[in-house]
Amino acid sequence: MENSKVLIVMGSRSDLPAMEGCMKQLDEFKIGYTVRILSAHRTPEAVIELSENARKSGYEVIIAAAGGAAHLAGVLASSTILPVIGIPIQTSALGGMDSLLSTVQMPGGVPVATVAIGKAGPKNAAILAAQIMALQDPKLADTLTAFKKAQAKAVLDDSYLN
Ligand code: RP5
Repeated sequence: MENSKVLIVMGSRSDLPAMEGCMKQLDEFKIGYTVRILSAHRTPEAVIELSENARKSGYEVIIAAAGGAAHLAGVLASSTILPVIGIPIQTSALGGMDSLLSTVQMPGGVPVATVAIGKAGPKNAAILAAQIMALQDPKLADTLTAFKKAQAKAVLDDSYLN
């Protein structure tokens, strides 16, 4: 996509349904993004090349989603100074605990900001990316402030059972 500020990378096409919530949230914030499908294990050179060039390509944040032995976010983080947000994809074998631990347990010096397993993770990855970018973007900061207010209002409006 033109004017993409967020680079989304997922390990497999099979991750796409789980990632819809991330893309939907970025769309709502009117943030441009590019989606790539590359695997830390099946296409390691392409992952490193993407990561090495991400900053000069104009991206500001990388969101990486993978399941199982989920090394994608960590490998991307190895070769860039851009912030990397990791999404542990839910798995049928181990429920996503495998993805969570292999995404979050990074060695010192190579951080990956890891979000939740399940529906909240992809949505929160988009919001966290927006919050990082809003540090340098007052218009986006206003959008996020309005988002928070609307979210609180929706809860309060719904808080009376009778
Ligand atoms: C990971 O392995 C992918 O991110 C996906 O979550 C999982 C399974 O991939 P497929 O075998 O469905 O391609 O690399």
